[in-house]
Amino acid sequence: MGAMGSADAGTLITVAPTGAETAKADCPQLPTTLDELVETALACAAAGASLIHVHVRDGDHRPTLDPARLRDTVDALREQTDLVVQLSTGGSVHDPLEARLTVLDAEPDSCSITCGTTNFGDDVFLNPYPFMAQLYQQAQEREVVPEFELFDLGHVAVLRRLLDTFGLPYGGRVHVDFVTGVPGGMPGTPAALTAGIQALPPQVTSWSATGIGRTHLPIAAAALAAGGHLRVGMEDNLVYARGRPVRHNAELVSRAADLARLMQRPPLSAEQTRSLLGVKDRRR
Ligand code: KMH
Ligand code: ZN
Repeated sequence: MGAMGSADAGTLITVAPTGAETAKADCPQLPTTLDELVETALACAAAGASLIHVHVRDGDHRPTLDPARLRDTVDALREQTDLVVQLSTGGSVHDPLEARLTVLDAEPDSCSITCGTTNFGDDVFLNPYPFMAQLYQQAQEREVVPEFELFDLGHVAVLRRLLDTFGLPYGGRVHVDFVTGVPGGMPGTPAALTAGIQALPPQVTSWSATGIGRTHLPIAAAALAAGGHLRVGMEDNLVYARGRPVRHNAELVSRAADLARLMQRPPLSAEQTRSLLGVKDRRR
């Protein structure tokens, strides 16, 4: 499986700094403006992140898929950082599928593609197969590298179906991210993560994992132990330690980088991540 499980390799650290679920009013330190996002990206890059998973907010700090905002965000991050820029195509649970299919117009380096509908707390995160198939083919045509998001074990079957039906992504690499601990998805436990890893198809060349909320540390440790990469950030977790809120995304990246170094798999540079994922160089 290519780069899978090579314990001597470094660690791709993804930061997911904002998400679509937390309100700015409840968490003023959440980066929601473009200036805050760029500042966050720079600090997280300095702390060891090499990829940023982006959800954009509007002038009222609410989630949006506004094409101009998406484009401005990609441009600003590309101009001011070296990070691989990944746009979320998941958006918020309230975004219509048609709007989610316009995200790639902003020409990101990478995009998320969630491999199935999942329960999401009281809501449903909708991903019908024809939508996923259309999005995947769009990513191939536009030479955008997908990150396949797996919220549940059954999503591995959809990943296999997409790869077997439409072939490899642009760049020839297959990177997946286990999103564990979502209420209604696979639990954030080492056992669930291990089951997911064991089910991956042979085309997969790298994988990362994140654990929502209090599962973030055990999942990070389990992922490193199993040769995987890490995703951290305030999209997934707002608590640094019991009774101690996250003050800045860079704190979470910094701790992930420390863990990775401790495991003798130090953070990958942005260039190493570009090559790991087969990203097209769109920088001028
Ligand atoms: N906000 C969630 C409903 C993605 O970015 O692609 C979906 C999500 C996944 O965050
Ligand atoms: Zn997301």
